[in-house]
Amino acid sequence: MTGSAGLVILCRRQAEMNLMVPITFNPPPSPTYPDDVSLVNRDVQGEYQRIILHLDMDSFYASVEVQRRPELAHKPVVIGADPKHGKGRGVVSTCSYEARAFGILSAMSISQAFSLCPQAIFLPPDFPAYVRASRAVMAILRSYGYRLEQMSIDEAFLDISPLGNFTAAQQFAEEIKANISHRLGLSCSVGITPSMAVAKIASDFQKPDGLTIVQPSALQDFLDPLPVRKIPGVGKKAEALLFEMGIRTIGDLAGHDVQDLIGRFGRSAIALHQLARGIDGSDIVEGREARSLSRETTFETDTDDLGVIASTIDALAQSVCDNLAEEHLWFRTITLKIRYQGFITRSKSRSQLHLSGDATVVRSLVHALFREVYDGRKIRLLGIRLSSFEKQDNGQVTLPL
Ligand code: DCP
Ligand code: MG
Repeated sequence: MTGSAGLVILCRRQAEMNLMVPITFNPPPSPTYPDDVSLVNRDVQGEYQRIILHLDMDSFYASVEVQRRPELAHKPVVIGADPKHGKGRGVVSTCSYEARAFGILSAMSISQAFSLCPQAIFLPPDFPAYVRASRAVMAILRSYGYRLEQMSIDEAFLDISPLGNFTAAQQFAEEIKANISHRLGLSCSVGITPSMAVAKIASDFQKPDGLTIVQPSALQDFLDPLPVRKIPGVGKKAEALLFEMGIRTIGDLAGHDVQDLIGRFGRSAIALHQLARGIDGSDIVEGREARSLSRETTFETDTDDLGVIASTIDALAQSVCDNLAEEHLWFRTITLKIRYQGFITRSKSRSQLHLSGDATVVRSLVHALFREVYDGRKIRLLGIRLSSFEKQDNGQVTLPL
């Protein structure tokens, strides 16, 4: 693929990055966007050419642990529940790339991870440390002055269109990667393309420590061979439906009749079809913070003890609200997740008219959701997720819609 015209795929390893200092790239002091007349980057038709950068930290929680405990470097490190010598019941949050070589993945049961690699170093998550590291990464990204949208604890988009061309964009990405590496001792992967969705696909293309740049003329060549699952938002269910239609790659999807897709997926298929052809008009929304904050716990033994369940709900509510306060956010939507014996999972959400950040409100909302959803069976896992955030300001604690 590296031979295709216009497609530049780079992959700089950490050691190589370290040799690259001092860095001479100087971003413009005040980036200009389409509203500004001084904009230079237009394609041959005179259309404004966007350049979007997506950055995602590599094995984030595990890398934070390795950074502060250098003796863990180059070892399989798994962050998640206690494996209890193969009897543990929680899941893997993430793991180092050395652990991935044994087949360990995020969301896998911790006991399966233990059986794949019993010699791995298993550590419990330390959320405050990951939030601090995330803030430091985002502060570096913000320091350049480009429009930024944070998508999760370890990923963000930047609209670097004012740089004007992909060569400058490449230099900029190298600068950011070196900066994060030198200041924080963490590595990340970056994708640069004209659209948000494809930039996200590109950042994932050469993990870890990758830099993938896909110029407009090479978009389709880049996308065509990739499995449909690489499209952000295409999960297991959509993938299975697409397979039934004989669609396995993004190229298959791009070539498929859009009416047929609408028949199967509804109107959302239009955006999906366009995305497969590299068309994505999504814009960066500045100031949007992490999309959700969640906490979940797996019980030692499946339980239907309402006292145990109630105190677990209270502890989860407190923990997720502490995180909310650290992020200076209010939420509007709350989701309860219950996984019963046998991995059957139910979830229910409620959106409130008023913004809130209060643990008492969260507790009572979750207890109410629990009463609505719970069917009396033994529970394996309980989780709470908060979403639809707004930044806290100095006004009143709750705001009317
Ligand atoms: N995370 C989690 N449970 C999951 C997925 C992720 O707790 N099922 C947490 C741990 C990850 C962090 O979110 O470190 C960021 O998620 P990513 O999907 O970006 O995964 P990583 O950064 O760990 O690895 P990668 O190098 O693939 O980005
Ligand atoms: Mg990541």
